[in-house]
Parts: sequence; C-alpha cells; structure tokens
Amino acid sequence: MRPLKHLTPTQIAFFREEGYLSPVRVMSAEEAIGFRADLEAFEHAQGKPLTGNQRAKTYLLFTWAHRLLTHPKILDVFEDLIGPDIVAYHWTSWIKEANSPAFVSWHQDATYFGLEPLEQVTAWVSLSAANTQSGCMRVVPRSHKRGQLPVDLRPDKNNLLTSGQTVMVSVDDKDTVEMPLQPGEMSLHHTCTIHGSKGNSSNDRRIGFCLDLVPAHVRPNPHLIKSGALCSAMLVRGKWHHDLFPPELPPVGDADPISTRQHEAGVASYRQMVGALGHMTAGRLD
Ligand SMILES: O=C(O)CCC(=O)C(=O)O
Repeated sequence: MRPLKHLTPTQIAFFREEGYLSPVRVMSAEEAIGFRADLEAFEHAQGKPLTGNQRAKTYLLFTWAHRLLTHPKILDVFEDLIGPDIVAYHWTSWIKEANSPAFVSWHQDATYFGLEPLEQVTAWVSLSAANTQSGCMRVVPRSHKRGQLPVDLRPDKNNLLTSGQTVMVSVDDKDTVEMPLQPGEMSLHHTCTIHGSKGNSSNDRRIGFCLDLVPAHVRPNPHLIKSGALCSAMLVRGKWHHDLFPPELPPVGDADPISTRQHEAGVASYRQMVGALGHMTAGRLD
C-alpha cells in the first residue's frame, strides 16, 4: 500500500462511504488571502468580477490559478484518494457576490463530464468564509451510491447553473449536510454526490474554486470518443494513461495573448464535449 501524504485512513474511509469530506486544510488563511488578492487585482484591472468563460478552466488563464491547481498539498490529498497519476479535467470559479440571491440547484458533476468510470473527484477550495449565511456548499451524504441520475431543466435567473440543471429526485433539507469552510480549507465530493447551495446574505463575497480532477485511467465515454468531442485536460502529477484528452499547457502569463488563446481553446473543447452529451447534460455550459 502507498503511504498516505495528507489524509488519514479514517478520512478516506469516510469519503468512500459518505461521498464527501470536509473540511480539509490545505493552506494557511494568509496563503488563501494571497490567492484572493491575485483574483481581485485582475477583477479590479478589468473593472468587473470574473465573468462568463473566465470562470471555466481558470487555471489556463492565470499563473496564480495554475499555482493553486498544482498546490502540492491539494495534489497530495488527491493522490491519497485517486492515486499518483492525476489529470485536471475542469475548473469552475464559483463566486457569489455579497448579499446576492445566487444559488446552485441540486446536481451531480458526472452529468456534464461524460467520463468513465465514475471516479472523478471535485475539490471546492475556499478563499473566503463559506458558511450558512454566505451560502456554503451542501451535499446529500451517500447519494454517490445511487449512480448517475436523470436531470431536468428548471431555469432561474439566480441559479449559477445557467441551464437550471437539477437532479430529478426530491431532496429533503434534513437529509443534507452543510460544508462550512474557512479560507485555505477545502471540501471534496464524489462525481455522483448530489450537491448545491443557497444564496449569500453575508456582506462579503463567497469565493470558491472547484477543481475537477480524475485518475489518469479515466476516459471520455464511447460516445465522446466516437464523435471526437474530446475535452482538453492537464496532467498535474504522474503520467498519462491514454491520449484521449488533448493536453493543455500551463499559462505563460496572466491573461496574456498566448494564455488567452489556450484558455479559449480549452473552454471551447469543454463546451463541445458538453454539447455532444446532449440531453444528458441539460445544456450546462459554464
Ligand atoms: O459553489 C457552489 O455553491 C456550487 C459548487 C458546485 O456545484 C460544484 O462544486 O460542482
């Protein structure tokens, strides 16, 4: 057995049984605040919050986001959970502005990733206080054992899932668990864990980055391979196991022309992949 790098056997057993784990501290509050300062310096320079495509695959656009994606402690946690060969498949920047009704409907990440086997794991890394008031993430424990569930569209202007994608099961609040986090902590959830969040009624932004990582043996499903709608991805530790993810390179600068081009291509490949999944995804394209 490989020696563990960050988690305990009890934490790993909990994740496998419950489909989530929280909180896990992966950096100091000061380090997290430094990443927040990098984000907000860019937002200040562009005169608006991170928007549209900038929220997807953000690690291709900014050196600081790539540094966060490849943070040794974060990758150590993933190595404990999914093994030493690790591929970053996607990233979503989930920012709820202060006093905003923005929420996220109940969903499973597996629905819009098209990967097999269902071994993808998402880390939600917090750069601000995520709690009941600011609309922290909530999960339905053990829901990952139900496999991939059908979804329907319930569009709502305040839903951060632009399609309104929602799993077609009723979720009772009493069966859910909140995952409050301090800056520098992260939560983890399995690709089939049902999760969502409520609005932010606090006076601060709620800033979380979702890192969607897979063990390198995970592959696009046969439909994606056949149609050629392959999402690009980045090897972040260890070695590739196949060539079905067009490889991405780290950004060379911050939103400079080369990184911007690579980011646009990466997000386009993600959108093409989601489009090819058709009705299975309910059209989530952010
Ligand atoms: O940030 C949120 O509230 C939702 C995040 C989410 O849906 C995810 O991590 O996949």
